[in-house]
Amino acid sequence: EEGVDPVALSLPSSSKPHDDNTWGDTSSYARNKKIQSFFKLPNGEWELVKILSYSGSESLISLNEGKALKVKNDCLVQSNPVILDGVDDLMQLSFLNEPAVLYNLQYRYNQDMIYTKAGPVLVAINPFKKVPLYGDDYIEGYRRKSIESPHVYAITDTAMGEMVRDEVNQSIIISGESGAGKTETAKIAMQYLAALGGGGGIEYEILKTNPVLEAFGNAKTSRNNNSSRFGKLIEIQFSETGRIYGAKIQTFLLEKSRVVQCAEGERSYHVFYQLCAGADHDLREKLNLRNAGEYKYLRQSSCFSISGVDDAEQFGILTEALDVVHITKEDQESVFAMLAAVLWLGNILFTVIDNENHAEVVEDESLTTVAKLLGCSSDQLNRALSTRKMRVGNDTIVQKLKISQASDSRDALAKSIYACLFDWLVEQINKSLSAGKRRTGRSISILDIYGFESFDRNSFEQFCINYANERLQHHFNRHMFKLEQEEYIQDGIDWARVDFEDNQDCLNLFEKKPLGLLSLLDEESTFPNANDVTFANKLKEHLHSKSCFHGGRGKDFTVNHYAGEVSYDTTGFLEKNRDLLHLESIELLSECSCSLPQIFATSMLTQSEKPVTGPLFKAGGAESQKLSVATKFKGQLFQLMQRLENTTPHFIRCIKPNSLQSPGVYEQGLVLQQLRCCGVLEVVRISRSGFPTKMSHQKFARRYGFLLLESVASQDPLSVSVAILHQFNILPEMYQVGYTKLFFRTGQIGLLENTRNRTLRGILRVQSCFRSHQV
Ligand code: AOV
Ligand code: MG
Repeated sequence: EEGVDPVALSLPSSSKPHDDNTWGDTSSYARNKKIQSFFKLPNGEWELVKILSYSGSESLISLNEGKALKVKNDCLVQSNPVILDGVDDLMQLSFLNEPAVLYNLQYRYNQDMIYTKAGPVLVAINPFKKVPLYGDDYIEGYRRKSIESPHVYAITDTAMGEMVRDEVNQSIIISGESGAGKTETAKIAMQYLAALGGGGGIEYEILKTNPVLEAFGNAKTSRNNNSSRFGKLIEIQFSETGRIYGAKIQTFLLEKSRVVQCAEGERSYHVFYQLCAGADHDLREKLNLRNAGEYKYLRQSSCFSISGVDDAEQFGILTEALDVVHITKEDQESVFAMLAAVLWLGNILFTVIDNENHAEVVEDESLTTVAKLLGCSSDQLNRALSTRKMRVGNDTIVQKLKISQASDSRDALAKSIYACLFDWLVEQINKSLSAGKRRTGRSISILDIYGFESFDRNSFEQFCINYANERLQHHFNRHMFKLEQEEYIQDGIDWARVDFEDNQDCLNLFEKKPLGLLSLLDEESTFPNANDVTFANKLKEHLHSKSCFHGGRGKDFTVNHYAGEVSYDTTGFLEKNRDLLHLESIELLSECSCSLPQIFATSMLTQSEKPVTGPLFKAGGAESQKLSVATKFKGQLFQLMQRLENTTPHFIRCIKPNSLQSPGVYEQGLVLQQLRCCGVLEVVRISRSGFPTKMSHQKFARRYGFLLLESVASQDPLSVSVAILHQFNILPEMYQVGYTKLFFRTGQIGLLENTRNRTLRGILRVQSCFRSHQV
């Protein structure tokens, strides 16, 4: 039973007065005699203005354009002294308010400093252009710690260090809206790990999984030209000595509807266009390949290319990468044949054969090509697409499908082949990356999922994607705020409570049983006569009282997500959730002479034969039985969260500075909304008032005790710890002594670590000196 969070919830930050630093109090204003301040322009943007004079409750300010303006003092928000312009860590700001944070990030962004720390969290603003911050020299700099500015490399290095120091698996969790830069950031982190743990060749292979998975799992959307349409967790495994010895990729819910339909201006998966543009003459002949424009599935969105991307060239990169991850040339050809089969399936047409609208496949090039590629006869394919076997008592009768049912079964087959192909590829890659039995060391997992999405029209896919983001946000909140503050209470230390925006209500809206969005969706999916309207009505009936839910007009409903309101259109929800593939299609695949379709059929059958714990879909009796898509997805997410719970998390929040995907444009409103919903300000606040570094008395005494210059009377860990703190002059306000642990403000432990490392190196040097003298 998922209960309601017992932790007190706070008001959303937007409904609270600005901050403790709001400049409402004129006397403090007069005392401070600030010459600069933030002023909110009519368009909602903040501008740094000069104060010319002030009197009582009003000030005369000078705007950038030279205009002077008399304004009320409570329209002004205090700015930071100029020496704090562009600080590395938002924690260093004297005045922590929204305009100050926005200004600081913008100041850095304008100088290509796209990374900034917000306490323990790394904020990354998408530059939408090449920035000179990567490559061997930078990697080396961060490795030696000679470069200190915030960076993905730095946070990855920290993860590596903590994995070794604490002997705990680590995770790097990257979040942000669609197009904010998560996938690029994940690749940069992988690059760093590969450089540090490399040497065996496996690291190169790990990097090459990216072009493969992006070709098959990414597509152009209206938000992002290279949008991930699946979630990915890659676990990179290290030996005790810090060498990479293997990796494992887990993927989540691929958006397969994109294979058969996509919105105007968007594209299907990159690999289709790459294949059509890049296949050589022989392959084209073999697969009867045409240009992308001749395939219905690709033609419908009237978008074939992405500016700045050469699909033919990408095809070369893809095949090279497939070689590296050990997909044989033979298998590669089967993969391409399946892609061609999917494309040709889309061109298959049906004709009406009687006055009841019953359908039959038109016998044309499409039919024969698909049959040839799959390795079956045209007849078999025709039957699989246009008929259904029904069991009536002990007899089986063959029923002809109506034209709309037949095209649905065609699209379902195309989607299944593609999804199976994707899963198969991931499985092959995992085999190749597998460390075998050598599972002794530690790991760092990098999570890169599809970002929060809100389009003009949002369907089942956005529903799932946004639910996943909601879960992830909850994980973030738990680690940044809830667990943190619970730990302070448990260990009895003094601290100032920080309120944060909890998204438990929204999660409950999705997950509550039996009256949550997912349960209701599953329930409605089991009713043969249910449709999009009955589903929408059901939601409104049961959920209208929930604060995160609004019933919309007709088939719509709205969810108040942590990142904003999204209206969903229930059209197709039930069908996509059921995701039925007719047994006829599975049978067809299992009878094919090509090897891949057979593998797909087996995997579909074993999937449907698994013990069913969720709702059972038996409508018509002839469909395969399996878990609903939403239930399966929820299960995957729970598993993911469990895995992440066993790691030390490192969070990177990617920010999209504009919706144009252009460099140099910083839209304050857009940035602010993202900072607000991911709680950046609150993180900074809790880090300032809190004690993010913790170590048990024992561990602290063991780790630094040998640095003591004078012996301590009592050898108990607490006394030793206190002696260390004194010797190193750690200021009383910089730490707290809890019942079991010591708590430190950010940066404090760094000092001790440095001394420890220096001392250890010194000892080693002396020892080796000593040894060489002995020889
Ligand atoms: P996403 O992963 O967060 O969106 P991406 O990582 O695909 O976003 O980034 C979108 C685009 O922004 C990339 O294709 C690059 O052009 C550019 N970009 C991002 N980060 C950098 C960087 N560090 N340097 C240069 N360019 C960058 V989605 O997968 O849609 O949620 O589902
Ligand atoms: Mg992505």
